[in-house]
Amino acid sequence: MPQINSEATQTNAVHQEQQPTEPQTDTEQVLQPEQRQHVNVNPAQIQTPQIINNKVPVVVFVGPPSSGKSMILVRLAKYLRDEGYTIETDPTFLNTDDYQQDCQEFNDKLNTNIALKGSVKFLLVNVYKDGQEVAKLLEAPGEDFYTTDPMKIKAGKNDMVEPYLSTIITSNNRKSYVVLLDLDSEISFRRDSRHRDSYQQRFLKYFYPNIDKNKDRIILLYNKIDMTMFGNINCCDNIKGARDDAKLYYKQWFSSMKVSSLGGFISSENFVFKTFCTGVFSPQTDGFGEKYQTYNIANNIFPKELWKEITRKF
Ligand SMILES: Nc1nc2c(ncn2[C@@H]2O[C@H](COP(=O)(O)OP(=O)(O)OP(=O)(O)O)[C@@H](O)[C@H]2O)c(=O)[nH]1
Ligand SMILES: [Mg+2]
Repeated sequence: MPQINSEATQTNAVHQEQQPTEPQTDTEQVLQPEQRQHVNVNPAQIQTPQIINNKVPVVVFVGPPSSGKSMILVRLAKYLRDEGYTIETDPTFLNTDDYQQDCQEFNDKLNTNIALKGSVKFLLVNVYKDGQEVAKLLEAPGEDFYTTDPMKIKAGKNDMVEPYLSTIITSNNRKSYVVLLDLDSEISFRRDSRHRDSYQQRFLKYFYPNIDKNKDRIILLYNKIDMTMFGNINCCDNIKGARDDAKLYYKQWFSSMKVSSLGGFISSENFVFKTFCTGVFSPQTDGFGEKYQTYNIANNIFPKELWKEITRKF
């Protein structure tokens, strides 16, 4: 698989900025040109999802297919509801039948131990406390960003960010990025360094330059910790081991996401490392032969600690 050629991509990004595009959405019109410089937009998708409230903090879940984004949203939502928050899917995000169905699926499954189907494409979930909206949880950024299909990669499909996401990345909302260090999912990032390296480079190219270190937060999340020797459904009992493992596989992120202070004398990490487990999953088949999964829910400590990190700068 070809690695990203940053020079070629730079040219491509500039070229795309100069092309006539379809009418901009309201939220896009407020962006300043200098804010857009790092984002390579796919113009064909211009009329797609958008977040219309630019005041509420947004929690962006970034991670390859099957890395566990949707189930983290479900797990976090269950925890927050128990803590007195109100959870609602956001109907204004995208006006398509598929999205409305995905919202319905999320709401239905929230009260059960049945896993969401893998087909949920977009999810925007609003979190309220005492009638005030405190956060929006967004599953992003779409399958093509991680595609392993050589033809799609050749066509540059993974080397662009959807317009809705570029709007969010460059918006004034406070943001927490929960970036999944996927190692044990179907696209095995543990086995394939090319996918891993490319994922890291694209995050560093499109997301990272727009991060405001004073307002935003990056959480590198080692999910499915129950599948490793470092933890189980109750806890991560070897956080150092998990961190070293993650660092071995995601060197670029650990080495480049740093901020310096005191005139460059001191440098510190511009992210926090956490582990997570949603639960242990079991395949099931219903009376019609339809396959689904149930799960034994993992300990509250995981969503509790994740929420604490997410909201630290809100
Ligand atoms: N062992 C284990 N498996 C998990 C965990 N979380 C998710 N899984 C498994 O991973 C599968 C995919 O999880 P999803 O939450 O749907 O993943 P996703 O990132 O939303 O996937 P896409 O929407 O396709 O991008 C689930 O159906 C489970 O089988 C976990 O904490 N532990
Ligand atoms: Mg999903």
